[in-house]
Amino acid sequence: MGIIMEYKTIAAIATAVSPSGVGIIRLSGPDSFVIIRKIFKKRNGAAIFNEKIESHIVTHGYIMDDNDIIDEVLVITMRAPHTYTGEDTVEIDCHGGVLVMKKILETVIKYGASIAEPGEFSKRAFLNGKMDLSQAESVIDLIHSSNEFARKNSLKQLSGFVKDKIVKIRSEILHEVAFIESALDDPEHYSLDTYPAELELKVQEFINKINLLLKNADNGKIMKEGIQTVIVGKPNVGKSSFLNALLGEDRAIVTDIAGTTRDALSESISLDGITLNIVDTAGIRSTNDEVEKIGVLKSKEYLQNADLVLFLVDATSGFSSDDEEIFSLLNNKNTIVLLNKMDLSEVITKEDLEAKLHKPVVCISAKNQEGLPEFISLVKEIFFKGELSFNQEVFITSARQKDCLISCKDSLNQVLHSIALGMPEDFFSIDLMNAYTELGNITGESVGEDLVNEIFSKFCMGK
Ligand SMILES: Nc1nc2c(ncn2[C@@H]2O[C@H](COP(=O)(O)OP(=O)(O)OP(=O)(O)O)[C@@H](O)[C@H]2O)c(=O)[nH]1
Ligand SMILES: [Mg+2]
Repeated sequence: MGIIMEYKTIAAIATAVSPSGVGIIRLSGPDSFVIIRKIFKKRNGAAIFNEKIESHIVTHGYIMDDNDIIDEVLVITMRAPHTYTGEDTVEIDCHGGVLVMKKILETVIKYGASIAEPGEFSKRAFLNGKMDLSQAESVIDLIHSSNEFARKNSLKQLSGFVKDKIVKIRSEILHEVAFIESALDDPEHYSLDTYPAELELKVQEFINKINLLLKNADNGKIMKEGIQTVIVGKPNVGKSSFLNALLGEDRAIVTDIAGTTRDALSESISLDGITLNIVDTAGIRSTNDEVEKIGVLKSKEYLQNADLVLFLVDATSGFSSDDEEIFSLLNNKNTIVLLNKMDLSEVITKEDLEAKLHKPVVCISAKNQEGLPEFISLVKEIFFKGELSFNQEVFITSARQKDCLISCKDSLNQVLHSIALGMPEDFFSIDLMNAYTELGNITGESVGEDLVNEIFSKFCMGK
């Protein structure tokens, strides 16, 4: 892939640089053992690692700079290739003081290591063939995952789920290219008479597989980043009360004065592993109050960008003209209607509202925190079709990988187009090869150095 490995030995603090129980300094590269030999003494003062260093063992002792003791540590030595990076690796477990960690890092640098760039350990793992690019990207996702879905999904990707699917489609595409090339070279033994029709079916199947991955990519994004959710409704229906009920705390101001919420308020809530990035807005109504007017405008803006709209209706007042107006703004948005204040006597029922709006309705009492489980299961159903277990699904979460899939699909559609136009077979193989290359970009088989550097620079220090 045109990337020349520099075989220097790198080092970094792998844990957070803040006071904590334990800190880890990590070394990777051909001189890792040479360096640790120079700066480590066993507890009994005995010669250090004079013997051949065993792999995957922990040794207790001191990090020394000449005769200065820097810290009492545990050292883990791991021999290539059975390490994260595929290179000789040493991890120094020290006391988690900021100064201690920095001193140890300084010492390993002094004795020959270079400071690692962010993500350089993972980059080496990729370049040494320990993982493909989709797996490497899942390492970042795993570190940054903020909910259960994201964590499980990253782990699945890390185990090679995306890679395996992509590798399979790629080899099938390559098979077709090879067939076309052979047939063109050796027309006596291979006939291409019925081939375009056969290829059309196969390409359609490739496209179906890519479409499935793309569909899941949208779910993946939602899982990773959360569902953009907005609460709308006329003033006083209980929007802020509902936000508070979900949060389990009095975050938003609630009063019986219509027009209480002026400025939108955002919170992230994790419900059974799904993250809702939820915005409580000012009640929408026509008003002469200048401040409230701005709030209403903002509410409408949030509405435009939402993945999910929670439309609150007051069960005690029925469906008013204000409600009609708000409903007309919702268009085709994913909407859940919440019929609130069900603890009082209602003048409109769930059934009435469902028949009128053709949207799912959940009865709640924000005040008494009732109806929340029904609401949560409906959210799950809407976004994940009720499937909370991962089954065999794999969710692509990287925008980069999604772009590669889209380009691959474009090339495959181009093949279908050429077949429809009755073009010569070598046209098919050009676009098939493009599709093959695009998929290779997901796993990192055909990416350039710049891209590799960009991807790994998003990693944390020491990873
Ligand atoms: N009985 C009853 N009262 C509720 C319920 N939910 C909200 N309320 C009351 O309704 C009033 C308005 O509640 P808010 O949560 O401030 O309503 P809002 O929709 O945020 O209002 P604005 O910010 O003015 O648009 C308050 O007095 C709440 O206590 C409910 O489920 N039952
Ligand atoms: Mg409010």
